[in-house]
Amino acid sequence: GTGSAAAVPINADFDIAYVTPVTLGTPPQTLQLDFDSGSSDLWVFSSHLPTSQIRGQQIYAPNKSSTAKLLDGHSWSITYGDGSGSRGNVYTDNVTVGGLTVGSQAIECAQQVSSSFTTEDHIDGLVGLGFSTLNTVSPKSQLTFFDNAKSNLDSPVFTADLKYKQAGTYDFGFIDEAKYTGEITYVPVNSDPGYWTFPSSGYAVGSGNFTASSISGIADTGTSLVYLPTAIVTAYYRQVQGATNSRSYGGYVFPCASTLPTFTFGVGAARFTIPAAYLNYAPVTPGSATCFGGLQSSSGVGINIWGDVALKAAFVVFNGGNPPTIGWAAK
Ligand code: 0ZP
Repeated sequence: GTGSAAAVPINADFDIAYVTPVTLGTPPQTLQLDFDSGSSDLWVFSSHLPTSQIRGQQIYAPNKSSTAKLLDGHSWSITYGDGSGSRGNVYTDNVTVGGLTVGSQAIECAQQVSSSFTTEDHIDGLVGLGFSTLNTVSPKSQLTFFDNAKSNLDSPVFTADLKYKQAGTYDFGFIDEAKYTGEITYVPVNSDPGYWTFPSSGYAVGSGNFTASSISGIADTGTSLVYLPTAIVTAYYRQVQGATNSRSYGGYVFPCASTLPTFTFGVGAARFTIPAAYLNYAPVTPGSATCFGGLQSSSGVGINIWGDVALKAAFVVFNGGNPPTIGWAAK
């Protein structure tokens, strides 16, 4: 089988995250979930949360699903790179994404979420699409939706076609040739850390020369921005009038009216260019004349991350075959 579902930016002004409709249980309960290739837990706002922690999110109520089963004695707890987190208990139930159903998926029901989740009313939970080794359910770790679906997929892949300030798509089990141009360039993935880690072959700032250098990083649909080594980031902001690394804003900022260069990165012999508009991420506060950059230093993060700012400049194939690979194509 296959599945295909929309990935919609939660905020029309800037693409901080994308959500996809997912149906859970019988009869179906529909939630808007953030598909995250940087983690491996499928967790949801649930009827087990105190009402004080819910502010407009849709919830999954296992007691209203005839197919829900408690995974007795199991619990989960996750903390993300940005410090947000959640925890709770576990059920199994049917999960459907864009017409693709998994019969006995572990659905981690939140009993507690951090305040950043409570105040983000457009995200009802996450679907982890990293490698299942990262799953936090204990005592028995659970498989991701993708791993559970894999044996029934026409091809063991999912693809991300994220778009700038508009809806894109996540496809499962097939590669839609209408969504890209030219060839797809595949490179090896190191799944040991549990992420989709791959080597980039180098970079260029604006129309400058391409610097060949292998940069290991992860393709992370759940991270808004791109985080790269300091030397690359400083080379980029040297070309931006008035850019400073701001302690108070936690990264590079510049006057919103400044002209930004594009940023090109390599995957094998292929080159992908992030348009200047994607790199002028957003005003630091609504209406501010100071803008936050879409490219930031990875020194505080500890890992290079190709987040949505890079992913939406391409069509990306997450190939879960053996061995896994990642493919990038222009669009
Ligand atoms: C984000 O990208 C945020 C947005 C965000 C965070 C910090 C600074 C930002 C500056 C400008 C713009 C965005 C920024 C994602 C986000 C989007 C929308 C609403 C949110 C509400 C609350 C909290 C976050 C929201 N976060 C990145 C992240 O943690 C990582 C980051 N690292 C930021 C440094 N700075 N992403 C995780 C998924 C998020 C979690 C999805 C929060 C939305 C909700 C993971 O993809 C990250 C991954 C590890 C990372 C090192 C690759 C991870 O934490 N995996 C968990 C595993 C546990 C390892 C076993």
